[in-house]
Amino acid sequence: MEYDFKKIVGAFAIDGELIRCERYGEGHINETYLATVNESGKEVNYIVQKINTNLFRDVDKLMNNIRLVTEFSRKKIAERGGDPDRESLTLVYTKTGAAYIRDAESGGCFRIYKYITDAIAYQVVEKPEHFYQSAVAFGDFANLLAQFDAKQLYEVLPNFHNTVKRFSDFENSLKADRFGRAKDVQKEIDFVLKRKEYCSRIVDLLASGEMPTKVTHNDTKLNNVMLDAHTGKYVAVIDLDTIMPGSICYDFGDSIRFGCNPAAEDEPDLRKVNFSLELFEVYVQGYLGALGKSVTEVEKKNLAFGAILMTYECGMRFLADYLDGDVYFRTHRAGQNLDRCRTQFKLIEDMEKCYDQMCKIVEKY
Ligand code: ADP
Ligand code: GN1
Ligand code: MG
Repeated sequence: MEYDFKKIVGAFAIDGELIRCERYGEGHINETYLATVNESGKEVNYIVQKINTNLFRDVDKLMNNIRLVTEFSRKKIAERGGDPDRESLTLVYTKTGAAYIRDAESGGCFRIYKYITDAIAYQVVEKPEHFYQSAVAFGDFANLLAQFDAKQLYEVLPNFHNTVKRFSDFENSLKADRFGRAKDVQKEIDFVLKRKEYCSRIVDLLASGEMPTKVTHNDTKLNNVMLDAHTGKYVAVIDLDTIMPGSICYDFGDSIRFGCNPAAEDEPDLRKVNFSLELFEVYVQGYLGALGKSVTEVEKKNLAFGAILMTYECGMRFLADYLDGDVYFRTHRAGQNLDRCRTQFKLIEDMEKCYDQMCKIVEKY
């Protein structure tokens, strides 16, 4: 579906003429576009996103979270002498001061961010240094928001990392088996069922208060960090849709899940999928270094487990979506969600084998 981007961009406080607007990036959730605007003879880029309203039902509350968090972090960045337009996501508000518009024609909800120039979001770890930079980025992001009151945040996707709930959702998809696919993936199903005991560990620690609830990003993949195109140093953390109260073990674990694997998340050839203990150490060093003293003993004790748990959760979600007929994660080919699930399970097997070494590395830093 094509949208009337001239009209959409025209609703925002942008002083110029839209030259072009094209699909951009590789996110699974929103539709991202790169808009180029002529502003007094100069070409200026913006990121236009059509918000996934199937998933994000209450767009007002979602955008209010993003507004609160970006305004808070922009202020902090300015205070320490940084450039808020580059080091934080920056919302462009509409001419009437709103954070997004609902396009009357298509019914779609659109928002605009300033484009972070000369920066790259990598899809896979090409150099350990990139991964290190993403670790520093997410650690620094947590620090920037350390004084932000998590209670102000609306829980955009309730139970997002509630693995107990994820497990029961998986069981429901399995029971329904709407496309008769379960019979072909019994091995993967058994893999999930065998590890049920993983599900409650962190959920219980948070509920009892033994582990602190903090402001978390909840989608800490390498491709949600912009790195400087020239120096490779981290510039900004992006993709703030899932900012919610949670555990740092989730944020840490999701980074490891995605970044300690040299292959793509949907690589069909599992021989290419391996968990790298070297990259794990790189991330631990960057993340704990940036977090400093704010990390508690209980959190540290569960970081390595968090990596297994997040990989398990994600694999289980990919498999559930495969059983549901690929309705949640955007797919470009048949079997893609199944391939994604298999890469996650291969990584879990690898991690389970070196779990003790992972724990030792965390203790070291
Ligand atoms: P999704 O939720 O679908 O993953 P993202 O918000 O992560 O969407 O955006 C998708 C991609 O668009 C990113 O990986 C990045 O390449 C690019 N992108 C997003 N925001 C910006 C920005 N402000 N400046 C430059 N590039 C951006
Ligand atoms: C989705 O938006 P994106 O593509 O970065 C998903 C994450 C998964 C990830 C797997 C809101 O993230 O939870 O870990 O895909 N986001 C949502 O690649 O469900
Ligand atoms: Mg993203």
